[in-house]
Amino acid sequence: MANFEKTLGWLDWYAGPSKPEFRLPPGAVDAHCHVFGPGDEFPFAPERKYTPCDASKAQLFALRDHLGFSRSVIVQATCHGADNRAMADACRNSGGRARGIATVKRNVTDAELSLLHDAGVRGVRFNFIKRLVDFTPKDELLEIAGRIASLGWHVVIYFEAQDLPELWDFFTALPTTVVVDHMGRPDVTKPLDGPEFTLFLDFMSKHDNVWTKVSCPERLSVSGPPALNGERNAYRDVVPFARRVVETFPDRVLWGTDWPHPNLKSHMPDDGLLVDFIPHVALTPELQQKLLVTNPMRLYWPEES
Ligand code: 0GY
Repeated sequence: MANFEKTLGWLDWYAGPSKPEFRLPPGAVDAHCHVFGPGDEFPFAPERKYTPCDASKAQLFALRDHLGFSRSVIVQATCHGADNRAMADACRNSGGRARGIATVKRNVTDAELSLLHDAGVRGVRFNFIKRLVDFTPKDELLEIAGRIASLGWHVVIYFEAQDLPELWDFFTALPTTVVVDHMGRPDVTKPLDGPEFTLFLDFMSKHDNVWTKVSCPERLSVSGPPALNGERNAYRDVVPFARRVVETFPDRVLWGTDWPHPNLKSHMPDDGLLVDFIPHVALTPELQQKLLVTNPMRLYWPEES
């Protein structure tokens, strides 16, 4: 049995999340979350850059129900490398209520892709965050994108805001829908109308195959969560960025918890508070319905939408 020791300073997910005050619309989708192991059933990958605590499918589904979500999109975490067994197992055991995003290498076979599709996988993730993954050549990624396009899958991309100029040509050459994690990680201490975030908004407005998750305020925030005084207005410095994206591209936005919140250093969020962030960025019931139901259903369960 594998016995993994967590990365020094690792913060475990918060086991007592509050009930959100915001009532999610019926059928809401948590479009970005992960499972970790459990390590003794699904070992972490040798090439991983961190070793997390366990975060099982049962724990994920319990959080989904507690917060009021109906469905989940489980994104392969980098600590599992290209071994998609934990994510695929969670999707297969969700009763059709989870879809998956995989990590694959050039040597993945058509039969393996087909099995992943049957499990519920609908996309692959290309990760450009250097602290998380080793470099994969762009020709390999383009080859993978071409193969998964024929399955009707899409590509999820994860990068830092300062790397968008260099990656622009590669991203715009992708033949599928492209979903950007966490608004391309803006530096929220910079102006909303400054060149960096304007470039990201341009990227979306010039390419209507590009979607984004307005997720991870807890990761992007500098002001942080509220003091423990009963206030529920956490991560206010991220609000203007997410709100701008939701209001400009209402049909191409998604939202996710990012549970179990890998690699956070300062604090572990209360997932109930994260849900209460949503009505600050999607102000009307119409925008909330698109963000939480219509858009993710169109992308992940088109046959039901
Ligand atoms: C996220 C963010 C992070 C980690 C991963 O797969 C991962 O390991 O995605 C991060 O450390 O920024 O989206 O969960």
